[in-house]
Amino acid sequence: MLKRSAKRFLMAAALLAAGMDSPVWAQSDQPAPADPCGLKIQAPWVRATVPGQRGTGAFMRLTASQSCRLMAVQTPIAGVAQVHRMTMKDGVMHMRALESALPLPAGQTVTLAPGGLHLMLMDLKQPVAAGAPVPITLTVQNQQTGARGQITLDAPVRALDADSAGAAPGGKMTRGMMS
Ligand SMILES: [Cu+2]
Repeated sequence: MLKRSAKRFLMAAALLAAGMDSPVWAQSDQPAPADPCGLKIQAPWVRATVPGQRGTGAFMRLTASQSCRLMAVQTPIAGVAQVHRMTMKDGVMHMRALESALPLPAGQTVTLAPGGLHLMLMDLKQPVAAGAPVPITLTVQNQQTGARGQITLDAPVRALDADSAGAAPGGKMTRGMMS
């Protein structure tokens, strides 16, 4: 008798576990919402490259209507895409990848611009030239719901010196700093 009820208990536990699993499976079958952040993307652009250049920057303004984070960046033209921050140290501009996801506070515009925060596209698979827009996919996560989504945008390419008005002094990204 004891043996049988123990067996029954295990079966019940297994059924319960299966029952708990099924909503997870059902969820994963549904496509993720494209944009759980109400993200507004303004004035995106990518800096054109010169021959031999292996990396470049992408810039835009991001305004999420809900509290979100930018989790990842992808583009088919680059092997690696990261969010970078530029800082001035001893009169020299340095840049490095953010150590955690970029916060997109609700209703606040986060500016990715030359000389500051930017998207760094590295291991370029092809030259970046004016004419063909660059598709960029942003993976964002809603901080309240945990929902993730991906938004793909087409960023026009602009010439190397197109940003001179907005760049900080000495803020040009050089090949040496990117490698
Ligand atoms: Cu960079």
